[in-house]
Amino acid sequence: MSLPLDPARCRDPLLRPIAEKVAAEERLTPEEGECLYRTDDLISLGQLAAYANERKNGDRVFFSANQHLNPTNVCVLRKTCVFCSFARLQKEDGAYTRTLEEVFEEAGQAEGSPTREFHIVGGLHPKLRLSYYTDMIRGLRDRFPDIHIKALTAVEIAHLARVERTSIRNVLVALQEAGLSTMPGGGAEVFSTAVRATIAERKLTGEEWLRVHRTAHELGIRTNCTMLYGHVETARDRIAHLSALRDLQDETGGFLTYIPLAYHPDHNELGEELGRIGSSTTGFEDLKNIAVGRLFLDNIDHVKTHWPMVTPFMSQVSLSFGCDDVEGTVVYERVYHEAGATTQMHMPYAELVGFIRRAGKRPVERDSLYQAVREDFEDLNHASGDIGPAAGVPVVHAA
Ligand code: V47
Repeated sequence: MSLPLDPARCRDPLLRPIAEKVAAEERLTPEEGECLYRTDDLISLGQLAAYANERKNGDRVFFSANQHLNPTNVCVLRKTCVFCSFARLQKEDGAYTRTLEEVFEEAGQAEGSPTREFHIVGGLHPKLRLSYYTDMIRGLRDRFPDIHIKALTAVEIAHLARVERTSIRNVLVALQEAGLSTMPGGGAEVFSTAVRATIAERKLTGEEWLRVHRTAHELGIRTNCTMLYGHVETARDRIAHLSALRDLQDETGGFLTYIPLAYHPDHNELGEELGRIGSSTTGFEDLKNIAVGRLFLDNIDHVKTHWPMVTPFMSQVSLSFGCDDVEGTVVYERVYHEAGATTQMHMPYAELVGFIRRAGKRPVERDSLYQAVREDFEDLNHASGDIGPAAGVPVVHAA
């Protein structure tokens, strides 16, 4: 495979030596990473990232038949994680905590659907014990033995260790014994101490987030990683964050995918303070974050776009900027919808397939560990791959 562009033709001359390194498969330095963030030559950047992705994944784009579950939005960090619109205090309007039966009932929508994964995250409830989660995971496993369980962010794991006065490892072992197989990548935000002091004071530190993931990897629990961008962080903060993820991946190889998360400013204190409403990031920034992630994290196989967050339209374009995974069917999305997202919550399976095909890519339904489970979709109505606003174009509801 050769580079699709002559490095000398990058419009931004600062990208030219970086393009040479990408062609030679050489690792980028943090200074080069910052340069990627600073460039306005998005097209050259995107071409380099698309090339790096194609080398790893060819023209395949992965998706998962999944269902998100959020057992509680009650969170002890409600007042200090000022970027979050999902969390509530226990007595606040809109606070909820599901009983296990209610969780099983919502999960019941998986019956008769193609769901292969439950993605479970929630708030840091002051009173829920570890047994609530182990019973939930066991109960889901008993009821849906073929559905993989990806559950709880590093923040929730660290919180449970504190509630139980035990170690991170003990919490992870108990959850793994109950049936947890992988973990999502939320809660990382930006590791910089100064940024955390502004947006997520009292949340676990970057080192602690990395420690939870390192421990999970040691136990054979593969995890995802994320970065929340578009608030008060600088290019240097972003690259320091990505460097820490890359270092841990060198050490353990446990990360499955990297997901850049676009900050949504509605209904949270940070958005108010920054005077932002509706959208905090731009399409330019969203594509850049995908592309830089793909180029800098040379040891992580996949880069995922979360379509409910950046819109299906932007997710589809990101497939030409280094992205190879479009999340999944989702079913219910609460974190971003509380923060102003106006996208649909559920992307039906056939729509996902058509959406990937219309971007000129080859859809692959994957399991939670990126094994292909289905690549032939000829029988699906919406998967015909025809161009234009045909059936299967995702509906984005107006605000
Ligand atoms: O941990 C919260 C972020 C995360 C806002 O691992 C916000 O496969 C933007 O981690 N604006 C939860 N972001 C979502 C998450 C995720 C999503 C999809 C797939 C995976 C995966 C993980 O969302 C939180 C936090 O970092 N978040 N509030 C907000 N207002």
